[in-house]
Amino acid sequence: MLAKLIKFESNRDERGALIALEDQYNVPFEIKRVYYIFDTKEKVRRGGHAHKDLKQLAICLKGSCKFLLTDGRIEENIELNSPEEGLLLEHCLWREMYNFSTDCILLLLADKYYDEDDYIRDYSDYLKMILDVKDDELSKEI
Ligand code: T46
Repeated sequence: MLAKLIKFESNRDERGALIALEDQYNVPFEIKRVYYIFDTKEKVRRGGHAHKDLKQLAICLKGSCKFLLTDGRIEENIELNSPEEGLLLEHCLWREMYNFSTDCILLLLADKYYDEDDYIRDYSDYLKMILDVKDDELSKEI
């Protein structure tokens, strides 16, 4: 798996459900930033980039959407459709979001403040960077 799915414990009773998110408990980093994506138009794809150094947790609070993830070698498509789970996106992972339902509200928790310089928006630059890093790691292991 390129990204871990974290299942949240839900406080359910006759009134409904409540989930609390806390860093170092069910969010494996200190939360510096929160943003959400909503009102996404039909057939739109978002993302289309990787981050040099950013961890994020994506939670689909309402509706559904899909993530295409790749590390340059493996590709995975994951649907998020429940507020009871979060997708942990580590740095250096290329992501695209698509198939948003019209009611989708996608919440993101991030471990850093917004920094445009952290984005790799060109896929060939991304491939060059990630494959160099992996080859370096492999040669150290041998
Ligand atoms: C990611 C995926 C999952 C801000 O001003 N502050 C912010 O914290 C963010 C995230 C964005 N912006 C501005 C920058 C752009 O002018 O909001 C605009 C839309 O951002 P962007 O086109 O980067 O949005 P997405 O949906 O393509 O990507 C976002 C995050 O940027 C990205 O980090 O991993 O969601």
